Amino acid sequence: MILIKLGGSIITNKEKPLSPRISTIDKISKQLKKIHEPMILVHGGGSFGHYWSVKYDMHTKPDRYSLHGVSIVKNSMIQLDKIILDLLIKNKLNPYCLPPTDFMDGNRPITKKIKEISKIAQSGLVPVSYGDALWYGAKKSYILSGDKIMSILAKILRPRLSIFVLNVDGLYSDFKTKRLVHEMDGDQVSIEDIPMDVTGGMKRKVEEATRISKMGLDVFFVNGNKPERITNAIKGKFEGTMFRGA
Ligand code: IP8
Repeated sequence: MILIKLGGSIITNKEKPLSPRISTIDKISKQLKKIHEPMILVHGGGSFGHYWSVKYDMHTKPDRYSLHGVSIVKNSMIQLDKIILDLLIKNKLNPYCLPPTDFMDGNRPITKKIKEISKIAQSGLVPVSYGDALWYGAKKSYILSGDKIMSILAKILRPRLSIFVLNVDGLYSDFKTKRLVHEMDGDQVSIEDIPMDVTGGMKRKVEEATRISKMGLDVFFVNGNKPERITNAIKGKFEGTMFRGA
């Protein structure tokens, strides 16, 4: 089982509200088609979900956020998800749309539902989930990031590899010189120095990747602008940042 997160910065143009990167998603889909192993996809919000969560001041902490904001964020994620599903179908994959409400109860994962996702993936369908605005209970809502979904799924399904597809080569030890960390052992990069967005951006990714690797599972950061690196990683050739399962 392979778990793949398509980051918001690779599937959308983060500088411009509501702008999908169609040709990039298309090229990535073509590579995904070459994977002959059960896989689950998760995608982020980019200039769809993040654009609106900033406008409505919504965050990962459960709170009484604007109800209209909840609707708008959810709607924009469905819009982005549809674009991705259409491109996957165009490339002859069999995506199975799976909003996180299918396996989350408030902010608690539903283990039974998550185990079923694995069966769906084993059938040849490709479950596709995404970061979203979720009902928390007691009139509160929260933003669940796709990165968080990655560690929720990894914990129960124990994929052989979790891949975060980014708009950069991987994790840089120095953001100015863009020196790539090939293998992360915890000390090369100070988490505090990493830039953030509503759900934490690269910082959240590193946190979730570290969390997954501590479960004894390998995690890999790869550049989605070089989509062949995704299929290479699945074959064991790694060009990006590796977090070895410890
Ligand atoms: O882009 C959050 O998912 P992420 C999506 O994976 C929203 O952090 C709704 C902002």
